[in-house]
Amino acid sequence: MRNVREVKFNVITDNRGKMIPVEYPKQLEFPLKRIYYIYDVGEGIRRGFHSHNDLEQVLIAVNGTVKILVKTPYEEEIVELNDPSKGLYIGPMVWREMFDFSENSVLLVLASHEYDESDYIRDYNIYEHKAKTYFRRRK
Ligand code: T46
Repeated sequence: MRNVREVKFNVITDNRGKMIPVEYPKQLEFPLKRIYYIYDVGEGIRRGFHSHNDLEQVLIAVNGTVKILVKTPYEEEIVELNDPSKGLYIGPMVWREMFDFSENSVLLVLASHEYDESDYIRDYNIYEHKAKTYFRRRK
């Protein structure tokens, strides 16, 4: 799917446990400006419901499982994150919804920019209109 892909991280394992380094540009395709994590999400809760104009992010379920719906006017996919060594890259102009957070799940997000509310598109009709233009230009 355009502007969405799985990212695989290398796990360093020894007799003390496992460790995953994430470093730009080795494992991350954008310089990191911000991280945040989402946890303690109750049953039946759905978050997201927006797209970003420019922001690039990698979502990683560092504990538990979380489902992510990624959608453009042309494609739609549900990805289950359940492995700390796998991330989901979401680029600009992709609608996302996060749901089915398991108990004790922690969703870590690596972001290319500082928080900026003006980069969000929270109205689906506005998103659809902008995304059609965006993806048509990039055919
Ligand atoms: C995204 C998905 C995966 C901040 O003040 N700073 C921040 O860095 C973030 C991410 C949010 N906020 C504020 C903005 C809202 O008042 O925290 C509140 C909750 O944010 P929001 O409703 O946008 O949260 P989600 O879980 O719907 O979406 C978040 C990210 O905002 C978004 O960029 O792609 O996670």
